[in-house]
Amino acid sequence: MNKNDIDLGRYPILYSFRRCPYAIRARFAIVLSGVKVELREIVLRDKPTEFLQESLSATVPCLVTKGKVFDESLDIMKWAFEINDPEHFLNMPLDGYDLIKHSDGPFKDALDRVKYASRYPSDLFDESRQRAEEFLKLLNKQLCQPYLFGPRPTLADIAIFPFVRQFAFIDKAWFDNQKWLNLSTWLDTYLKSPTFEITQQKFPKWIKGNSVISFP
Ligand SMILES: N[C@@H](CCC(=O)N[C@@H](CS)C(=O)NCC(=O)O)C(=O)O
Repeated sequence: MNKNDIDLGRYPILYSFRRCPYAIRARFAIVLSGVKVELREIVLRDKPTEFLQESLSATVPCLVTKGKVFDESLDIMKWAFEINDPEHFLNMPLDGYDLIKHSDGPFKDALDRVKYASRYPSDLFDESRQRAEEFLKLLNKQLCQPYLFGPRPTLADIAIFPFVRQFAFIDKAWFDNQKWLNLSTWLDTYLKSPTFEITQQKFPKWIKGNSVISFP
């Protein structure tokens, strides 16, 4: 049986949340891989029992396959590309994993401190924005190729862009004013792509018993 011919209702289940950058990168990889899943859009302040029974971390995205539960977005991306990777996203230098780690770690931390500034000590705001800027400058420099690791995109590009998007939209005028040309062009390419449009489709909140929503 072809992977795309799985009966409706028997797809792997993806618990997702439209605006979450981790869920965005998981859905983006799923679309590019051509794999189909059952999408269950959840509301984070009202997590369904079925989701909590599967996700140890109680975070989205969470993918439930027949044999395994994937609780990390990066693992979901790899899962999709290990099934089908026509554009060779997994063909990435090992440095790519370090870059993703930096983005998920120190950059995301700085991003949260800027985005949710009122939750953190105010005297750290400038330092956090500066830490985020340093990472973005590094990306901007690397993106002359014009992707992060050369002339074609790899896993790192699609694992990182949703977080750059999140940072950019905290204050888009400020971001655009930085004149990070390579970074802005790269981000725009993703945001205007048909894949992103599919990734950002709106779905109603999942309720047990409703008809299955297949994605993409
Ligand atoms: N390690 C997870 C982190 C995902 C994560 O933190 N997701 C956020 C939403 S953007 C979440 O579900 N938070 C739980 C909550 O807000 O209750 C991954 O990479 O998939």
